[in-house]
Amino acid sequence: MKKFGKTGALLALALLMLFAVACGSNNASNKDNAGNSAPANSKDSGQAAVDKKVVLGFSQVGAESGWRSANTDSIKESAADAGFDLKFSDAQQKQENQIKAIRSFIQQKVDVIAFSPVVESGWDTVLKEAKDANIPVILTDRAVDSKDTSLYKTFIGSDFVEEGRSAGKWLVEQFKDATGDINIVELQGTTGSAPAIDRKTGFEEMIKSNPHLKIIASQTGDFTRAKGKEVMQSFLQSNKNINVLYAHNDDMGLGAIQAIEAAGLVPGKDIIIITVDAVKDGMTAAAEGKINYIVECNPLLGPQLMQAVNDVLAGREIPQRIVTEEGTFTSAEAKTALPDRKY
Ligand code: GYE
Repeated sequence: MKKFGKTGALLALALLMLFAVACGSNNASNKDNAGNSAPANSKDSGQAAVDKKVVLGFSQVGAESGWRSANTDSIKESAADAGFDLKFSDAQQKQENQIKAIRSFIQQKVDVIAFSPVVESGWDTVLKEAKDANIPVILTDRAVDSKDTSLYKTFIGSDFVEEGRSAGKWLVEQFKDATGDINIVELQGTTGSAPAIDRKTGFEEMIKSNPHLKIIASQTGDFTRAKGKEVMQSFLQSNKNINVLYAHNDDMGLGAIQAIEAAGLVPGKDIIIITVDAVKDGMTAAAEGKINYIVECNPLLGPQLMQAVNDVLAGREIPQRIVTEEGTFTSAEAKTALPDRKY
């Protein structure tokens, strides 16, 4: 200390004080001393430390489908519009990657963690870690099966069971006068994912009212076009008489259409096709009559997510479940709606 003399010591003290003030303001941005969430919005709270950008860690499932790309764009655009610092991580359809990303968000002390869980189970431990670190978690798009709902603030997304019901209901109506068996093949989404489980459940629930409607084969196509094509090829090889294809998303349906055409059959006529999502490529195929019915699943969850982040940080109560509104399209309706579609 001697070396610096009195001036040096004073300078060091001044620097120390400056540092303390800076840290203090950083802290106050969204956590109080007890670690509880406090308002992050300057306008709401009137606190001093309000200029700090909200840091949002988001773990995305992957880039497996047109729906996912539209969802990613929506998240990125809305985060930019909200002025958030978005830390975006792509899990490439692997739960272990999502768990790693969440742990790294905890380490980085982000303000909020949001993620779209690739599968439903196996989240309790890492969600508990986030809770212990006082970092609020918001689920988007897909649900988790955790019994302890205090592990997350809300779940924003579609009602997948209802989507499955819509698909089944339309099919029941189409074949209400059938006198013989109607053979259905099903392309399921990613095994263990909420949309795969729920879209199957809702569909089965509806079609059981007509014993002629029979699912003769059901397999996962992992929500991708390539897998959808591959699995449909094998369905066509082992089943002579397929009347209906129910695909849990547009991309698998589009892959299957390639396999159907390659087998010399006409999609939409020889085989009735129902898909879920209603993204651009799916809607285009529907407008062309290759897909007969599409159940919409809205990927534009970004604005709702950013709103929820602001609400949570401001300490406002938000509902445990925020359901996305959506519709359905026949071929004719798809043709009319296509020009105005945003995704
Ligand atoms: O239907 C599918 C995507 O979780 C709702 O994931 C989403 C699903 C969507 O890969 O295309």
